[in-house]
Amino acid sequence: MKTYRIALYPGDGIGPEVVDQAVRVLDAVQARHGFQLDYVRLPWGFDYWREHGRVVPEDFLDVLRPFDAILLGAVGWPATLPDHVTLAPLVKIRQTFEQYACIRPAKLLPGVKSVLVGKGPAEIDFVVLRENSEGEYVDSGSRFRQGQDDEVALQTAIHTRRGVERILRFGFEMARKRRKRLTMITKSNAQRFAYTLWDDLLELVKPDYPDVSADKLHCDAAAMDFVRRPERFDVVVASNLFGDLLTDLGGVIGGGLGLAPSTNTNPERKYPSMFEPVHGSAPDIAGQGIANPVAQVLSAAMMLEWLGEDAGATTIRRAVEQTLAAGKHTPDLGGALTTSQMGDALVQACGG
Ligand code: GGG
Repeated sequence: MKTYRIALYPGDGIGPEVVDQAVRVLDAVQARHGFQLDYVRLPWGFDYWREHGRVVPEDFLDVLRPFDAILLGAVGWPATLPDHVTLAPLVKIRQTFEQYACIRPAKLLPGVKSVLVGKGPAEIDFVVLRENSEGEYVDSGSRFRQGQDDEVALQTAIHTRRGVERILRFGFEMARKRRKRLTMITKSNAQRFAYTLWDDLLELVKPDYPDVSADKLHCDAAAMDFVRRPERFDVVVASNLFGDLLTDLGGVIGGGLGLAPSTNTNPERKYPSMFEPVHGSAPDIAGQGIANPVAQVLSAAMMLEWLGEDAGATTIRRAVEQTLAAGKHTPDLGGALTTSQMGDALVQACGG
């Protein structure tokens, strides 16, 4: 039987609650589809910080390296610890493990209402591909004269030809398997160095994919069109920051952040890839047992697909679709199911 080593990094807030349900669902499909997942649960995050003074151990990258995949919940407990401290290991994992392709589908499922009036599943089905390894999230900058009236802060974005070209090519390949339309998001009218590189590279790469129609939008116009006419989008390629921003919007359009999954993919498979919901740790509802586990469960399905367990992934996706279409919802979608009751429903729909 094929066995995979999975690192579970549940993190903070609702992270552990939704990861528990994803593990139950994964357990329901693994025996049925003839594979085995060996989990190691890593107790990292805010609680680890309280005990050790840091959110992850010093050698956390070495700990993660041998795994086949990482299933992450959520990070952040901002009331006590600044978010940039809890987020730092995540960004480091993405960059060190060259997880440059962050795949974030925005797909409205039957049985779920979008916040967009008059738009249904036929209109809302696109994927945002977020460049995940460089751009605005590189750890480069400084603060001078901190705390003084004349303080100066510098934050440097780095966009490389290699980094931009590879995410564009990844996007074109993805568009080829979908509706053959790619939209690149920049702000090259205002940021005339970094984003004109993106513009140049789109023109360079486009001729290699004559079967895909490609265009570009500035990020502000894209935000407007996500709301106004989401049906115009198929594959959207954006930088790290713009992709981060647009995928919260995409998640909400697709029914809510409780449903929005995500990958951090190393396409070359040199390092483990990481799978996480788009949402964060939601401290306001943590511990109440009402978080929606679907985004985490769909992230687990994306993990199975990445591992080559397509049948297992399909079983999970169908279970989610059936469960939502049957009106079984958590409170974020207007339902009354608790996190674990939603887990029960999904396990049952998986045949478990
Ligand atoms: N699901 C992971 C999580 O907690 N994300 C919170 C967040 O703000 N992430 C920022 C990012 O994805 O760069």
